[in-house]
Amino acid sequence: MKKVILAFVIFATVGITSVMAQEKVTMATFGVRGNCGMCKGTIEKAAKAVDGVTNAMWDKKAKKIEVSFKAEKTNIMAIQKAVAASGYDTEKMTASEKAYEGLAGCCQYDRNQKMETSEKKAKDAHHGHSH
Ligand SMILES: [Cu+2]
Repeated sequence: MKKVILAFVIFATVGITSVMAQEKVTMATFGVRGNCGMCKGTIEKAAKAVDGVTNAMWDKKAKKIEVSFKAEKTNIMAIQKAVAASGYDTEKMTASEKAYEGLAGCCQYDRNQKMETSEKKAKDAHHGHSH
């Protein structure tokens, strides 16, 4: 009988752990500058290369990326750092001059290009009403 109870406890523990692991996938969005489909490939590859990132999708029009990641393994700043290292400015991290110059000519985006950021969203909401 003891063995049966023990087996059940182990089984239940494993079950709970896997449910918790699934719940820990966090989704976040941040701005990333870029031009074209080639940029998209580079940006997404850089984000996905970060250990713990499960998905990354860059939006060419809005200049933003949506990432899914395991919060116990990585964080938004680490992902932004990795994207910036590939040559692309993000909301919080600026790519180095060297990384930027390493990009293909067509991918050398305007470094003052507007990107969607959380700050911008707040400002946009403010445009709605007249003072
Ligand atoms: Cu490009």
